[in-house]
Amino acid sequence: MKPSTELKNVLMTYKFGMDVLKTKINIMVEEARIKGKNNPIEHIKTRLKSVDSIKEKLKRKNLEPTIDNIKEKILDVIGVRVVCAFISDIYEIYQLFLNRSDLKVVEVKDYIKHPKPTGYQSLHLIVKVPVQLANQEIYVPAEIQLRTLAMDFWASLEHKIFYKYNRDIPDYLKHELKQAADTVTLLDEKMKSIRDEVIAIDSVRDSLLLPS
Ligand code: 0O2
Repeated sequence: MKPSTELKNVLMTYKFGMDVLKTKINIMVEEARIKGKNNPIEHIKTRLKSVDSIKEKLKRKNLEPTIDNIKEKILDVIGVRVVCAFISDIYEIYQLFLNRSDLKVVEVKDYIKHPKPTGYQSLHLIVKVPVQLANQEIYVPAEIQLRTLAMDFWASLEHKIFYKYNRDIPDYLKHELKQAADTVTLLDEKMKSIRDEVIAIDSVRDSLLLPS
């Protein structure tokens, strides 16, 4: 489907917004690294939603494919996925986003505290990113998905299965995916307790000035 010039211009501003957001997150990571702090981010992925996918989402929401609907109702044209090792890292990064004066967090969906019926877990933030154009500054929306490595593994596979079955996963597979999601929760808890044990051992060792 060929996008109109107006849509092309809107998508251009989203592309700039994605670049701005990527740079801000990279600076966060770099600052932590230079200051010798723990980097809570394992990896970052970004994507711009395709025109077909935007139109398909509007259709799913029973909305006309107008520029206004794209701007106001499709808030994940810019998608940034931040993958962390531990759940505590996710909330730490969330706090960093809340503290920033150069980004506005306008919506939060906590699918970690309240997983979706499918078993999907992630923390979703909708942020408004400033983009400086030649004659004006505009804010474009972006969705930041924060998840652990284990949640990401689950979501990536479930996403592939979802599309393989044309959005209609058979019940037996849904059941197995839900079981796998419960295992993800257990794995995240187990990894956290192992990490806590290591930190506790390290702090005793440090207090006794023992070699590691
Ligand atoms: P795709 O193909 O990933 O782009 P809303 O605007 O709140 O009415 P929306 O935007 O669907 O509805 O919000 P939500 O629930 O926060 O979901 C946004 C995105 O999260 C989805 O984008 C998926 O990327 C991801 N997501 C949500 N639920 C699931 C799930 O059950 N499994 C997996 N694997 N991912 C999920 P899209 O545009 O729906 O899809």
